[in-house]
Amino acid sequence: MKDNLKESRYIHSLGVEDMAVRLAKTWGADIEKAAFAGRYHDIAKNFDEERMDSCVIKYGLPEELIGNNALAHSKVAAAILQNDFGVCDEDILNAVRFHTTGRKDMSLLEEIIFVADAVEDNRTYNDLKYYQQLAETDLDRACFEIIEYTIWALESKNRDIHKDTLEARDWVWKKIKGDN
Ligand code: DGI
Ligand code: FE
Ligand code: FE
Repeated sequence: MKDNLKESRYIHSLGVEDMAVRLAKTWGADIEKAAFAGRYHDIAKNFDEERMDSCVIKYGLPEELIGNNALAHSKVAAAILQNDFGVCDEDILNAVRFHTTGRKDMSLLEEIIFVADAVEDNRTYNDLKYYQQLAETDLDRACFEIIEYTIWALESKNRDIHKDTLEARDWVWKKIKGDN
């Protein structure tokens, strides 16, 4: 992992592992799976464009990921874990695969990794403590607020919002409201 990641990304990865374990204990998810998915979720994040694109092709991932590090790194990471590390646990693979966008019908583990990614101790934004507290008391609400913030941040930079991100927001909102 150290060979493939910048120092700050390595520290972030250990931070996500730690936060994922804390949330798994709080919410009753599998602690070993949370630790593993948290640690390796960004394993492809620092690949250069050439390496990322060749992985997208090699693993038969959707063409829309070519040239898009933000969306490709999570899909490539899951493909590497599955094909090269021999990980066969679908829940771990999905937690890594969807850690950037989320998706509708996320499992508990997927939600934990999604939230832990945003609220781990090394993140530096102002409201970090508030989001950490929320993650410990209301995981769905934390998930919803993180998605809302992500959408707002992307819109303010005129970037496309992925369908999975929008569906994740609608799904978790309905879940909070008790509609599903
Ligand atoms: O890899 P991290 O920096 O730890 O965090 P991440 O994987 O959640 O986010 C990586 C980037 O992906 C971040 O700059 C925001 C961006 N992103 C998240 N959702 C979407 C997205 N980009 C696009 N285009 N569409 C999305 O729905
Ligand atoms: Fe990521
Ligand atoms: Fe991350």
